[in-house]
Amino acid sequence: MSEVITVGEPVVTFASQDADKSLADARYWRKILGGAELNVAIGVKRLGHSVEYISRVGQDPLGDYAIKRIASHSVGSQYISRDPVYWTGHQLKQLVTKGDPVTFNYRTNSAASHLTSEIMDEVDLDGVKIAHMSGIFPAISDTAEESFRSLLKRLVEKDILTTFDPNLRPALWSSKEKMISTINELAGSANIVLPGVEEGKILMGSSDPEEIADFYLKGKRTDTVCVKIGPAGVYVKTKDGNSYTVKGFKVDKVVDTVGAGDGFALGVITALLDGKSMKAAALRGNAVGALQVQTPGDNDGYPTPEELKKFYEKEGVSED
Ligand code: KDG
Repeated sequence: MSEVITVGEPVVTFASQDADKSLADARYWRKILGGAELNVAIGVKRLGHSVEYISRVGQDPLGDYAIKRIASHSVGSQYISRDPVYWTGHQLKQLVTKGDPVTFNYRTNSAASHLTSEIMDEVDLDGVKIAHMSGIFPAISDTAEESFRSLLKRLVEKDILTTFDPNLRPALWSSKEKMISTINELAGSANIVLPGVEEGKILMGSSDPEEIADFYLKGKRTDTVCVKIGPAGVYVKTKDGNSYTVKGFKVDKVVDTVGAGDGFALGVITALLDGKSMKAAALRGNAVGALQVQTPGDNDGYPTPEELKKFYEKEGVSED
């Protein structure tokens, strides 16, 4: 089995090519493939680690496209099934010259939202070193939430190191209350929780990184919390009370912020697989996030090992 495993919905994204136009007014679109957990999988593979992505797409042209793109990234797809009835999830994404782009999802009743839990019992977890879970998949349907929980239960039973990114997507949840209670509960089954500071505000009512970290450190399995504080970097706190901030990198021109948080997650995951310390992992997370915001796609800024090395050299930093 692969070193890393994740489950999610691939999102075929129609990225507007008309800067600062609303989604209604945009006329030209570029088709790309995103989806938070898939972004992580693509970046993990690019940094040289094997990864398996569990999902479901439709028997439609967008499903064919997703399958082809996933194969082109050499991400493992043995647990990607095709749904004969429901379409592949997709979205529209705005092109903005400042701030975060607006997105609109066509994911209700998508193929991935019909991924049932039986498949989770079949997933071979032997040899898996890290599982990456995010708050998006349980948001898309009750069926997906049930599948997510089945996999998480097995990960806990097998004591597989699990990272969890809340990845708040209020538009995908049935209610804000359900989003908050489910995400906060699920986070407790992960060893490493990766909230953003703005997410902390919504999820537990504080934008103080230390308070957010302390809140998630109460989780039964959680021993490390990395609170992403935007361009300032990340605040890390561990169960033994150790805490530090790893500064972010200065970026001259932010092209698109989408995929930066996933970049942070995959930086942490790959660094830990490479036997690095948590501090080095946070540095790599910041580096991958900084590279990603300089490109227009959802995952095309993620580096190869050589590109990461060059970036560190240019910045005059090192993981050691
Ligand atoms: O984290 C980036 C993702 O949000 C993007 O690639 C697609 O909106 C998306 C999603 O919900 O996965």
